[in-house]
Amino acid sequence: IAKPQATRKVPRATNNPLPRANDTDTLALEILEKLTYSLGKTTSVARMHDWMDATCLAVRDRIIDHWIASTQKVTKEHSKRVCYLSMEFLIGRLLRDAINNLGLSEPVKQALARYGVDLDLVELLEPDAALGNGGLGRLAACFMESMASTEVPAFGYGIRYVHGFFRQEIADGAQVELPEDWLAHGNPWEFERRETAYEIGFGGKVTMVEEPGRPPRYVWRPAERVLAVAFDTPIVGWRGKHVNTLRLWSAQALDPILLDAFNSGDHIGALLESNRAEAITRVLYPADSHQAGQELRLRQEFFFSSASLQDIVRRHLQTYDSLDNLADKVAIQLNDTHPAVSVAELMRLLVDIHGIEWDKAWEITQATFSYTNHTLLPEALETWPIHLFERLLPRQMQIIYAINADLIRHARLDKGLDDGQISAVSLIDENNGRRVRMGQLAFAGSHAVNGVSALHTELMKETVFRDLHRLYPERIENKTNGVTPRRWLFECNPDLCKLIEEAIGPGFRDNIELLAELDKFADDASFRDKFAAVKLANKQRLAKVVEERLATYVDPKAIFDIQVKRIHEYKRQFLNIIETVALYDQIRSSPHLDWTPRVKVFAGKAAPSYQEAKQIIHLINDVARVINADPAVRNLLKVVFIPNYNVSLAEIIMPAADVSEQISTAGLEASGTGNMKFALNGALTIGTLDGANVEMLEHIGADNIFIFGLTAEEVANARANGHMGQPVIERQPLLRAALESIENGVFSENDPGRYRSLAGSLRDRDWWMIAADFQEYWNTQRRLDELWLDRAKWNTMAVHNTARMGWFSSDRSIGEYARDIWKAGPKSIQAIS
Ligand code: AZC
Repeated sequence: IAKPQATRKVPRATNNPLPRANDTDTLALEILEKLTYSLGKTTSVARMHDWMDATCLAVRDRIIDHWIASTQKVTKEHSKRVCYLSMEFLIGRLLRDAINNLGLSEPVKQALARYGVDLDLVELLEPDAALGNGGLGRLAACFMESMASTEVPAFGYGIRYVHGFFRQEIADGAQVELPEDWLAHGNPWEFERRETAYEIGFGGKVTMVEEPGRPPRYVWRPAERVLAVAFDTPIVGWRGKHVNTLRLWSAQALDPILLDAFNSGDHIGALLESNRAEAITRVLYPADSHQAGQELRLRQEFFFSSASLQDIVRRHLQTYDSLDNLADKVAIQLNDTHPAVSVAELMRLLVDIHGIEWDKAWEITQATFSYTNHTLLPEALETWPIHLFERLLPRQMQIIYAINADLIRHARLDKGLDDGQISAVSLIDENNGRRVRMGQLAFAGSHAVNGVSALHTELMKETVFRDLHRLYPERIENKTNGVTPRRWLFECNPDLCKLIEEAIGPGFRDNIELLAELDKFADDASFRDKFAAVKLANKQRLAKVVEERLATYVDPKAIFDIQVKRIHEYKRQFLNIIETVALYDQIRSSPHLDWTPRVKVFAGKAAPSYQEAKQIIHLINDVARVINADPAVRNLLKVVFIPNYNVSLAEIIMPAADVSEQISTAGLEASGTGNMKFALNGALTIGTLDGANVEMLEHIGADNIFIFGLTAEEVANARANGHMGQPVIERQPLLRAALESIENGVFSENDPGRYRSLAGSLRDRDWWMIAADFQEYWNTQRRLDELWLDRAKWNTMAVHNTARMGWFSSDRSIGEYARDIWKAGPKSIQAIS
């Protein structure tokens, strides 16, 4: 084949996007042009990385065409926009997502093949954008994709961290954290918008200014100011129909260098200000479930909140001459409490800067904001010491006091709350050294507050927001999470999609709920066999990754039993590994029995300061080392911990699971989204009645899911009744023996006492109900072993899982937010039922 030559094309005379040809010839030429004119390389010297950049840039051009068209349409129609404020966007790679959503997979693959370049290898070079910790950040990324796919006009607002979530290595069984460097080679997807920059203030003083003929107003003179500069990434939806913007803020000093200091010889001091400013967006805090509590974190939160709000207000005023109709044109979603200071900051902008009267401003604020809660864990609920808040954000603190005064007045006079109830709803916690409660602030400033699964929402009403809920009984509602089927089915499991398409046609690609039509194929033996063959191939692919990374062989014919997520006591990886140890004991003591071969796969990161979670990682690796080296086990049991769990690894893992572990202590997992990804790809869930598992049970049916363990209510009762683990352990020989071997150093011979306190925690309070749930968990696992022997039945159930997961699409979640909370987006989306 003749190789295309790069030629300069005549620039377009208009920026109205023209449809470009999507054929291989055109793409091959455009990729070559990018390689030549954007990267300055010829094909003979180009490295794989250059091909990756050139491909991204060529694909990006097409996204830009759609981006301009989308923006023009939204502007012309004066559509309401959703602004999704989130401290985290756990995006992963974008190239495959973009190519797939634009329908360019084949032509791009072939175009690159002309140069002898393999698209699959090119894709691997793209670093993961890991600007998030886990569930909440990944949800934000799924929501961005779904808002684009369902044509809801939206801006995602967040932070452009230079270093995303840390890279995890395992050294001698223990987690080691290393810096992540996704921007090291530049980022082909983003556009720096130097003209879109705002000053963000910190500290300083507030004075009251009285001018003749005007009401007195407050003026905040910050002691310190930094610049927030926008970086935009286009997010393209399914079939390129609509493109939204992810706008991430980067911090810069107003003066890059203090020349006076430099000239007088203070070379380090000259850069101090710039370092201090840039520190704000340097690193992502690696804690997902406890509050970081440091000043830098509060600076990050205010920095991105203020920049986003200034941007929203400025853009609004470009079109409208007043902010009175802000809530008709913008819906701001607060993703957890991290951006909750926005409530005070918007009030400041409306009242102090734009002269709107307080009550009116409060009406606008409440109508504009809504807030999503993602956890009930008390240690994750953000509060800030008043003295820190006051020092850093003096005017916002005053505003919070004023909001609080109104709230308390209403609670006391209109609703008759007593002192105890008042102190529960107050924005200020008076019991712990006076702190600002961000959850209460977000609740007070929003017209809608939502939980992320039905159970979680009910628990919110009974626990964290009990008294606020009594005060505003209409405010809390449920929006069960979802995952985007584009990334979590189409892209990660193309062979399964091909098979589905052969069975039910291509309609499911545009309406994922049509997957339901697959249900009838569950009883079709030939379909089932093909379904199982796809699963096996996906398991072989994962086995290869395990072999490469861990030099451990795992047999793809064994059950792949997988638990991947953040490591946390409430998620109970510990329960899983104790069961593994018990199984190991059983295999060794009854080698003649017909054990079903299993591979236990673990992956996930622990917060660096979370000692118990790090111990659990260490234990899993210690257990893996001993079991995998024991010839007596004869490959009937393997344990692997795959380091550095991230979005890209998840894309390989989800399609390869037979069993999905969703075994949190009931009442603790707000929703879970990994549970959805696994089941969508045909894994059978073993899980507790927690988070969205409850709704998965309803959709998938009790015959196709393995539920065990205490309910949330039973957990609460057991705790209230002083549950202790020891008596339970005494009654359960399997658990007792497994715990003793862990305690006695069977898996940690070089440090026999290593797990004594971890195991000991089960003997007293057993806070996470591991001892309490062990026997049922064990029994349920054995039911799975048995089922594996009847592969036809297993596969029938697996097909039912895929067929019945359509409802858990983030398109459905977004439809519900659009209809009930935002009142935005196309009519078709708001009409979702
Ligand atoms: C997570 C929840 O733990 C998880 O259950 C939920 O699916 C996810 O949010 C998305 O809603 N929470 C977090 O990641 N972090 C915090 C602070 O809650």
